[in-house]
Amino acid sequence: MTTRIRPASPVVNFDRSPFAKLKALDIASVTLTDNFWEPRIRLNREVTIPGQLRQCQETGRIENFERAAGRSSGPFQGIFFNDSDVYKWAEAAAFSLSTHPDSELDAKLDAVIEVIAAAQQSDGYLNTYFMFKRAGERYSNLKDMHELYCAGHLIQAAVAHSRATGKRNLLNVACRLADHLYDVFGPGKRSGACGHEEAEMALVELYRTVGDNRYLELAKLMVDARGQTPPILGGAKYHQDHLPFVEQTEFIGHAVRHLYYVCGAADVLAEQGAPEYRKALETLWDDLTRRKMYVTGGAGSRYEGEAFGAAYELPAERAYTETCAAIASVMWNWRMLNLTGEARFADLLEWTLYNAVLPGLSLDGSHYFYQNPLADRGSHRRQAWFGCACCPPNVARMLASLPGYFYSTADSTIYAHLYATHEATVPVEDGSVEIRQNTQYPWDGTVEIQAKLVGVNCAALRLRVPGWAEGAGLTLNGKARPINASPAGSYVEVALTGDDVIVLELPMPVERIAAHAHVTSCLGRIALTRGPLVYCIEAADHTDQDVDVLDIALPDDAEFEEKFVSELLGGAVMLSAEALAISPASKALYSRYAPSEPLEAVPVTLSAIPYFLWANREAGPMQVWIPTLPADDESELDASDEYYE
Ligand code: FUB
Ligand code: ZN
Repeated sequence: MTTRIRPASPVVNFDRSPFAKLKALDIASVTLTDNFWEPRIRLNREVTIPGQLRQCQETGRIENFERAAGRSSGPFQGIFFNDSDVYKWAEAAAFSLSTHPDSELDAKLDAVIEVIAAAQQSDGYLNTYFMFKRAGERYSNLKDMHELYCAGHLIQAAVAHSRATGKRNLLNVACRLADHLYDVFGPGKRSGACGHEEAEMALVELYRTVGDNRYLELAKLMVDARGQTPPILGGAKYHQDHLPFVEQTEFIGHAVRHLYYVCGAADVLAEQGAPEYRKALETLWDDLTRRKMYVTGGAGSRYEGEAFGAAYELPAERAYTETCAAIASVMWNWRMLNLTGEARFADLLEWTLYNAVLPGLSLDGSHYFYQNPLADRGSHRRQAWFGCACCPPNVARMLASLPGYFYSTADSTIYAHLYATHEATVPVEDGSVEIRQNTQYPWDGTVEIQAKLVGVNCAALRLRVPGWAEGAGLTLNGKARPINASPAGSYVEVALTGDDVIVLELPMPVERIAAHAHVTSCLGRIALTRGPLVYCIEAADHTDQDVDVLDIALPDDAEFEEKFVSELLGGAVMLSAEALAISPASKALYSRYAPSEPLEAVPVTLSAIPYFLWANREAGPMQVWIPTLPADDESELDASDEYYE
């Protein structure tokens, strides 16, 4: 028997965070009934989460715990941080239970928790790699060996599990482990942090869950442990150990590490209000969004070290852009959003979710991308699993917790961040607001919202107008409601009076996006976007034309047809335009530059699909960044369809 605690289940609990402007809504308060997210979350529940448990069983990840518990002999299996995959799976399963109670999954999760608990050592230590002959190596290599990273994932799983089920069986393990960490790394003890950040945000959330101040204290010590003289983690930029956090101005080194680091710092800021943390976080956000982020929101361009590149080093085809880094960015922006109430963080969260997290999972729910290139020649395919399987369970936990990202509140003001057909009950003061959204978002920008006050006389609803939605409009109870001149990138407030119907119109024209001139792989190219989605062109949509999609160029004056195609990859808006397939006359790898030499040009119909849907059909080239053709020059095409520069 396990004891039960509070039923609240936000993704991150800012309820009592003194420096957070907003509080996050419980995951279970939003019931999605839409055609976009609901089927994906169902697939996650029915296929992805069960499949990942099987993978964890078949690859020895669960057996490592059996072994540590003395129930199985044989060697440790897999990579030294494989425990973290089991914990992330457990977190995903727990989030799923918070929206969809399921006795079978609950029992499976309890069985996994039982063996995790059995593997915990009498002093609270828990890591299945550092057992038996390696027991003496505990904490001997904080820089590389991920013990605290694994601990962080265990703690996050425990928090999610306790919130979802009210049970304490995993939370007790997490608290014993955190107590042990406090004994080893707490004030006046060894200065320590993990070479891979993660424990910081986990410890803050544990503090929020059980109210033990020591966990917050330890998290802050860990955030501040980097950049010391002498360094405790080797001092390398790879580990973000080159400077103290408050002096960091640039995303650098391993991308997931740095993005988890800012999550931890944002969590400490929400509790303690350190202004120097806020400044560093703002500066880093500017660095990411102005210099280091892909058009998809993906981050971390280098294969070498899975790292951030230099400013503007964002190669399309060799984009590393790890799925975990995108998830970490969503997690960070969620924290920044609730800290500040500023729409720019919700904008980036949503953009990254659709365009950098979602591509990580196949439409069948059981294949994953680790790297997410923005151009490919047909070889990059999703895999059923990886030896280093950080990304799959990360996608699962993100999808399972997604309903929790729709709303936040501040007193009697409700912030609506995301749009999809759903019903929600949002508590405000002593009552609540019953909200129904009805929309075809992200395919269409009309969002109808019914809001009914229950037990309160007034409340305000702030609707996010995404930065891309220039010219947005709003009606309240059938009457046009003037909204500020340029609402895009802000929240528009509506005072609720009782039983209101609001219609938000978010224009979604097709946009051509250009990159900064120093992003060399994007020179002379544009990316297509529509609403919150980045598009790409893929061979599978051009098989009836004798064309390599890498040759397709888009005239500047081409007009788009936008059509929802229900048979396309589960239903999607496809963009079509008349374009040209252009290839240089010379087929040599290198030849003398000849600006006036004719280029072969063949008219083609370009068909673009949302980038997150690519690689779900037969393999073939794909690209996001499409070469452009000046409109005027196009008229110079001669009768033989040749295009002259
Ligand atoms: O090291 C743990 C995880 O595995 C990282 O976050 C990923 O980048 C991969 O290296
Ligand atoms: Zn990963």
